[in-house]
Amino acid sequence: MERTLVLLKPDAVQRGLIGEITTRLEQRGLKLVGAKLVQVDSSLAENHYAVHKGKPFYEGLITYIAASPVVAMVWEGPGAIEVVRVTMGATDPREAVPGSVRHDFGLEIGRNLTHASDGPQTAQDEIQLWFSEDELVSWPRDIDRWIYET
Ligand code: IDP
Ligand code: MG
Repeated sequence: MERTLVLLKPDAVQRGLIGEITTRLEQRGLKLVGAKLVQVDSSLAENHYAVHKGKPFYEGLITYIAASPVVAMVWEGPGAIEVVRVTMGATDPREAVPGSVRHDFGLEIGRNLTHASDGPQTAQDEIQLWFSEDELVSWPRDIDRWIYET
């Protein structure tokens, strides 16, 4: 089953939106297989956002992600990577569609509340960066047969 990394960024945690955003992912039918609160240091921040190094917003992004604790989670489900990105909405909250997390709770691209892996390779790399193998739990959920067709 596909897995993806989700971060509830410092603004989401500071604003008390951990439950709200997590609820949306749970209600979507995704299964939580890893979760922890992390105070990001500069090495983790730079590793995570290495792909953006050199861009004009890079320094601000590193400061933002390390400013206050984040919640790091791994979610599992069919098509989880794309499903989560759609639930989160477009990178710029002003372009995100109503009903998405970034639309419903955000106004600025530099305060867009969440991170979600953008493809299979990224998901694999990011999960490995943020979680050790023994922090991930594969578990049978009693309602699985009412969410998954097979
Ligand atoms: P994503 O989070 O939707 O995948 P990316 O393009 O990967 O978007 O950018 C990573 C993060 O960098 C964004 O979530 C946002 O917080 C920040 N970011 C992207 N573009 C800008 C910008 O133009 N100004 C400020 N911050 C930006
Ligand atoms: Mg991205």
